Amino acid sequence: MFRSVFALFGFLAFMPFIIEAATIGFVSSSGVWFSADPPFSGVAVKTYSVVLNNEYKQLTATIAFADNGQEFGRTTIVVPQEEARQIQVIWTPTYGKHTIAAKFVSAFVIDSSGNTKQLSQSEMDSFAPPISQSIDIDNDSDKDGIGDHTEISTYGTAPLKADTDDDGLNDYDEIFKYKTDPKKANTDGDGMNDGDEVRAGRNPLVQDDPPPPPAPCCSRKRKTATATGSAETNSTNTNSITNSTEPTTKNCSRICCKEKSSSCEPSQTNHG
Ligand SMILES: [Ca+2]
Ligand SMILES: [Ca+2]
Ligand SMILES: [Ca+2]
Ligand SMILES: [Ca+2]
Repeated sequence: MFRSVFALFGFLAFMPFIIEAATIGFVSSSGVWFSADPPFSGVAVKTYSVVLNNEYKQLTATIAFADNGQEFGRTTIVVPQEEARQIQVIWTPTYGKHTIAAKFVSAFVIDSSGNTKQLSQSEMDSFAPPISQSIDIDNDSDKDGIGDHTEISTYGTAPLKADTDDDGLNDYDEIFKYKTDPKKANTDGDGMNDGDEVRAGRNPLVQDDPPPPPAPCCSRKRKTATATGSAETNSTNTNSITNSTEPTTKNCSRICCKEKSSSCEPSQTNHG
C-alpha cells in the first residue's frame, strides 16, 4: 500500500513535466530559421518554425513573429492531434543585430469529448513558451551571396565587386562551389582561366585536364610548297618553300589538317 501511494505521488510529481514536454507548442529543437543562410540586409526571407500538437484532438493557434520585440508578421495554423506543422512569415531584415522571436498569441483546442476551449495566456506560456533566434545581419553590397564584412575579414575579396578577379565566376561560386581562388583568375596556373575552364567542362583545379586544345593553325606561319619553273632557263620544274601567314578563317583548321604533313609546322624559314 505504502509503495503504491509512493508510486502515485511520484507519478503526480513528475506529471507536469511530462505534460509540458509532450503536449502542444514549438518544436524547440527546430527553433526559428530562415530561407536564406545567412539573410542579408534588405533581402526578404521566409522565417520558419514548427508547431506540434500531442495533446488535443485539434489545435488552432495564431503565432506572432517579432524582431527585437516588434511584431512583423503572424500566421494561424491548424494542427491535428499528434502532428506537427511548419509555419512561416516573411521578414525583410535590416543591418545589425536582431533577435527574432515566435510566440503563441491565441490557441483554441478541441478535447477528446469534442469540446472547444480557448487556452489562457498562462496556459500558452506554460505549454508553448516563446522561442527565439539571435542573428547579426550584414550587407551584401555586390549581391554575390557573401556579406561585406565576411568578404573583407575572411576572404579578402572585394565587397563591391561580385567577381573580384574578373575570371567570369563570382566570389561565392569560386569559394563554395568550385573551390577555386576568388582572387586569382587562373587558380591552377595552366593555359585557361577559371571561368573558361568551368564553361568548357574542365577542372579549374587541375592543370592539363584535359590538355588545352592546340592553338589555331592560322595563328602560326605556315610553310607552303609551291611549284615554280622557267621555260627559258630550265626545262625542269623546281620546288621551293616559302613562308606565309594565313588569315584567320573558319577554313583554317581544315586547311591545316589537310596540308598538315607539309605545311602546318611551326614557323621556320626553309630554303630547300
Ligand atoms: Ca558580397
Ligand atoms: Ca572570380
Ligand atoms: Ca578565380
Ligand atoms: Ca586554369
